[in-house]
Amino acid sequence: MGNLYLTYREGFPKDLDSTFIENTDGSKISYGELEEESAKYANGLSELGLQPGDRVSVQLNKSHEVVFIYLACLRANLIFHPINTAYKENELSFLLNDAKPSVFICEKEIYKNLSLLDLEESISHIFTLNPADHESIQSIKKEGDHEIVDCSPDHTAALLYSSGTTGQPKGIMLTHGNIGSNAHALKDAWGFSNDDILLHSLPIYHVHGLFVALGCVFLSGSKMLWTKSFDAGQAIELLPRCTVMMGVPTYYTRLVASKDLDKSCVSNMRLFISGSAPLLEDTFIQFYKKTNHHILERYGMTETNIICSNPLEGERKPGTVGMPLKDINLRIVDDSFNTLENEEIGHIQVRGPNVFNSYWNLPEKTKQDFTSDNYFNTGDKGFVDKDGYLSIVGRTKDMIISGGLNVYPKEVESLIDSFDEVEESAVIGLADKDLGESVTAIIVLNANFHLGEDDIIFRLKKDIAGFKVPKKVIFVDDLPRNAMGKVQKNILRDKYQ
Ligand code: MLC
Ligand code: AMP
Repeated sequence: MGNLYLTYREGFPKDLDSTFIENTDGSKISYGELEEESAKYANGLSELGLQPGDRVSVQLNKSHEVVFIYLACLRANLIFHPINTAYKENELSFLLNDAKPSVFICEKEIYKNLSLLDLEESISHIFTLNPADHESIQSIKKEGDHEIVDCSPDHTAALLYSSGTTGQPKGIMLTHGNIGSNAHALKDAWGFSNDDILLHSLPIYHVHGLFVALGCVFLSGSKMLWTKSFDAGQAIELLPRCTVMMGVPTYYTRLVASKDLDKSCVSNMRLFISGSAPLLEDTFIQFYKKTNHHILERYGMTETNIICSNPLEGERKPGTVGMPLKDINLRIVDDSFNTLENEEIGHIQVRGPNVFNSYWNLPEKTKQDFTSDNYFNTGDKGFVDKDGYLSIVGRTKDMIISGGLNVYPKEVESLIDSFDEVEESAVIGLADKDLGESVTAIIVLNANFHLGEDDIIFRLKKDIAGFKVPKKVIFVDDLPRNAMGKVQKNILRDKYQ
């Protein structure tokens, strides 16, 4: 059987009363409850008439119920589609129109304003999560055993969207096999065991908090201390009870910045893992000085889950993301796809059981991103050193990573350019101590028009998630362009850094 739920379940502890999640209010969820509740949701979803392959879209704040629903989808072989809670109506409408889910579960606020969503087709079943609501998804739960639906490991388990250089989000179909193989590779690479307690502060609508973190926990039957979001003070209070932490680099820069971080609060910790964005060498060093821990940096992306990791045993080299995980092939190629030698910078390509099969309804895009020998072109540039460690030195895709969240400049530029007062704009990422990169808009106004930074930010906030909205707006007379007429963003970055 290739169903990922069964893969996960093999790792559950023998004693199903063992804690799976401990919430910050002290309440606990056991593995037994995880089994029972996911079965009840799976029964309920099946009774709604959903068939394997139907999508269940979920835009909910972080909660253990979302994990139940994720596992219910796996059990019933439905496609789980998590959505960032920061997305505004326009962004949400696009995703729902594209994914065409049979079920959409959202917060009450969205439910009350469903009429604001521009939906091409109505969604058969729309729910909230709160049990007190008449329309709560909890009302569909049905007691009793659930027979797990058999499926091939190639069946899609989850649909996650990532924007693209054209500005339109594309759905990435991850299979049961993709997620399961990567979870096994990570559990082994990072030495997860039943004794581990993971500090889980990440959102669960991305690969990092959902598949990377939960996969390691399920497969080792370990426990999590579960927080709604990341807060450095709260993390420092909880760390003495934990053995592992996963986070984006911003979590670590915020921990380092806190005067309360010291060796005593990490005395039980065996591992700190960072990923989703580059970890600065300075953070690596400062963190070591304060804690005696070398942060383990790893590299991944939504299309591939995790590709490379620094070792658990052996040297963790700052500025590198380590070596490919088990069964994953990585190569560095030039513009003509010739494989390069160690130390030579080129495009990073990857092949393995972790790599997605295709984009949702975008066969041409899928074809473009894979080579004839089935390597996926990551859009990242880097080199491998003599010891086999990969360093990422840049990207061919125009993308900003702010606090571990990707922002595609094209999407923000298109919106800014749609304002009557604006002639043109360029959106760039500038180095930022806290967020890694901060979104910055450089704008040329039409003659005789006036618009301030606040006006731009106010208008954008209505249409796009807050993390995409520029933290700074700079008005200029013109944008630098090369002979082909392309805006030279490198010049803008150098000038405004
Ligand atoms: C929130 N805000 C951000 C932001 N997050 N702005 C820029 N970048 C971000 N990442 C804005 C909000 O819009 C809001 O603005 C204000 O900051 C306060 O919101 P908040 O939610 O209270 O912010 P904060 O708690 O400080 O959140 C920052 C953060 C969070 C870094 C803790 O963004 C986070 O947890 N990021 C992790 C993302 C993640 O999981 N990435 C993994 C992707 S998977 P306003 O103006 O409205 O007040 C992947 C694959 C892989 O990449 O390899 O792992
Ligand atoms: P996403 O599509 O949101 O999963 O983002 C994936 C991208 O994040 C990758 O293609 C890289 O550009 C970047 N990324 C992830 N981890 C790292 C890392 N450790 N160092 C540098 N970039 C990273």
